[in-house]
Amino acid sequence: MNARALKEAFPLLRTKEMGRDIVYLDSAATSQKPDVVIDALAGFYAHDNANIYRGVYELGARATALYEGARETVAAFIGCRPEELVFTRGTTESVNLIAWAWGRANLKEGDEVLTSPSEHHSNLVPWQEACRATGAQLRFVELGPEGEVTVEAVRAALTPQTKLVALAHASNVLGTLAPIGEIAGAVHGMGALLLVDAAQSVPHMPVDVRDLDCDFLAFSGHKMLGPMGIGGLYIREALIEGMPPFHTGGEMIRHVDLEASTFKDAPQRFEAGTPNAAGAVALAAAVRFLSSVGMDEIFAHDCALGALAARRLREIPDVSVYGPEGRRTGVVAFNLDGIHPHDLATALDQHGVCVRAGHHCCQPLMHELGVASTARASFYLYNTEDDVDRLVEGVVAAREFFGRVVR
Ligand code: 7TS
Repeated sequence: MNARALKEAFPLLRTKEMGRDIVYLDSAATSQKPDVVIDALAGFYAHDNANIYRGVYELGARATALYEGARETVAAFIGCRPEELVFTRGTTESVNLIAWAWGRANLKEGDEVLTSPSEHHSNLVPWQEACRATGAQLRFVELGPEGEVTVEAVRAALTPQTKLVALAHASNVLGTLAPIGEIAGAVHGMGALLLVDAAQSVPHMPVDVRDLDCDFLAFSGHKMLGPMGIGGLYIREALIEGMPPFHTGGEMIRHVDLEASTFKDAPQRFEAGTPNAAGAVALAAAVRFLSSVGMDEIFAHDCALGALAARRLREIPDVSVYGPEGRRTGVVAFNLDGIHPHDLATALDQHGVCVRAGHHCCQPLMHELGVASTARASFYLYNTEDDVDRLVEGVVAAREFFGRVVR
C-alpha cells in the first residue's frame, strides 16, 4: 500500500496550507473523501436524480436500481445479505433505531442492557433512554487496565436477565479493539443479543458480520471515505422480520387506512421517507475504493502509524498517551501536562496538523481516565510516517512554547 500515492486521490489533501501539505489526523471524526466519491455524489444528481421506488419512468427506475445496487455493494462489504442492511444517517441513527424499534418492543422491567464505560455517547445515551422508558436496568462491563473490554469482563457482568449487550468494536479514544467474536459466544450463551458499534472498525479493518456473529452492527459512511448523512445498520435475518418500525410514513407501508397501516418487509420497513440515495451511491463508490486498496492492508497501515505515533509521543517529556502500550489501532489520545488539549490542538494547527481535542463524546471514559479531555490523533490510509513526524515536531514545539509562556 502506497499512502503517499493514495493521498493524491483526495482533493482536500492535495491542497496546500501556507505552502505545506495539510496533515489531517482526525479521521476518527470524519475521513476525507476521494475524487471517485465526490464524483459519484455529483454524478447521481447530475445524471440519475429521481425519487426512488415511485417513478414509473426510466429515470426513476435507474435511480432505484442505483440505490439497490449500492445496498448490494455495501452489504457484501460487511458480509450480509442486502435484505439485512438498512441505510440510515449513520451510527447514531442506527443505534437509536434498535433502541427504539427493538428496545421498546422487547425490554421490560427486570431486564438488563449491558454496555461499557468507554462507549461513544451514541451507544450509551440511547440505552439510558430505552431503559428509562421500559424499566430495564443499564449495567456496565468493567474495563481492563488499558481501558479494554475483555470477554472475561463481559462474562462476569452477564446475568440471566441480560437481554442485550451493546459494545464498540474499536474505541474512538483508546485504540483498543474488543474481541467481538468471543464476546458473541458468551452473549448468545446467555440468550442475549449483541449490538456492535462498528463506527471505528468498518472503515479500518475487514469486518464480516457472520464471523463476528453479532445480531446488530452500526456504522457511518462519512468515516469510511463516504459522504455525511449515510450509514448502515445490519440486522440479523432472524430478527429483522419480527421487528416493528422506527420511523413511519411514506414508502415503508404496504397498505394505509385512516385508522391503521401495514408495513413493508425489511429493509424498506426501516427506511421511511425519501432516503439519501445519492449518499448510498457515493458510499458504494467509497466501498469499492477501500476494497481496491484492501482492508487487511489498510488495517496494518493504520495500526502501524498508531503504534509509531504512540511510541514517539511517549518519548516526549510531559506527554501522557492513553490506551494500550502494545498493539493498538490508528487512534492515539494524549495530553501534554499542564496544557489544555484545546490549546495544544490550536498550537498544532499552527503547524498545519489537524487533531481533535475534547471529550470525544466519551465523557464517562474521560472520568475513568481521570481527565476532562484529551488531544487525539487518528490515522487513515492517506497518512504517512511523515505525518507522524509533523505531529511529533508540533507537540515538541508546543511544549517549548507553552513552557516559555508558563515560565
Ligand atoms: N460510535 C463511535 C465509536 C464513534 O467513534 C462515533 C463518532 C459514533 C459512534 C457516532 O457516529 P456518527 O457518525 O453517528 O456521528 N465518533 C466521533 C469522534 O470520535 N469524533 O467525532 C465523532
